[in-house]
Amino acid sequence: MEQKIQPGVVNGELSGAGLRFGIVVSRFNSFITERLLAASVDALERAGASGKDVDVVHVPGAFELPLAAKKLAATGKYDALIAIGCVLRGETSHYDYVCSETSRGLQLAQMDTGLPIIFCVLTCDTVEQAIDRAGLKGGNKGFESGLAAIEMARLSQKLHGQKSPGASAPASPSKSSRKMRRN
Ligand code: INI
Repeated sequence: MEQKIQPGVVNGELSGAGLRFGIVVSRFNSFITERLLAASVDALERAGASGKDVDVVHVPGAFELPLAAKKLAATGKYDALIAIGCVLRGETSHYDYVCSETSRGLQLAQMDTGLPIIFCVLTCDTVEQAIDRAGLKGGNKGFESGLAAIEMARLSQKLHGQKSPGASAPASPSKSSRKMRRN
């Protein structure tokens, strides 16, 4: 049977031309994070973004990513941010605190500011796992983060100002309900 009502489909195009990006990258485990960064910038540029529209900010470790990202978001200069880090499990529970606070902080920052913040933080048990994800067997998560940033920036442009489902103006109260409230 022919479908009469088509559901709306909204996608973010992978076109980076004219968009501005901020990348926050941690120096900790820089052997990995610099490879993620290079691939991220490569993805942005190959999808049409200009290098001059990409700012890179370095922080000491992954734990510092959320604050730096939130401050960058507050400048209002960017269409999306990318947070890059690499946390490697050690012998203590330090890893768990850094991972959970970094992911929580970045999610809070994007929800508070409304600016897309792409999570490009590797959380690995071994350095081999990290290398695999920074340009070896597992591809490069930095490249994926660049594409995700473009998609979310474009999607945000489209969704901006769109009504949420069912958010039509509330009907004015009927005479009977007005009466009920007075009583
Ligand atoms: N920071 C990382 O980015 N990756 C790690 O693997 C890591 N480890 O394992 O300790 C790490 N720690 C530092 C942390 O992010 C802060 O920079 C530090 O605690 C100062 O606040």
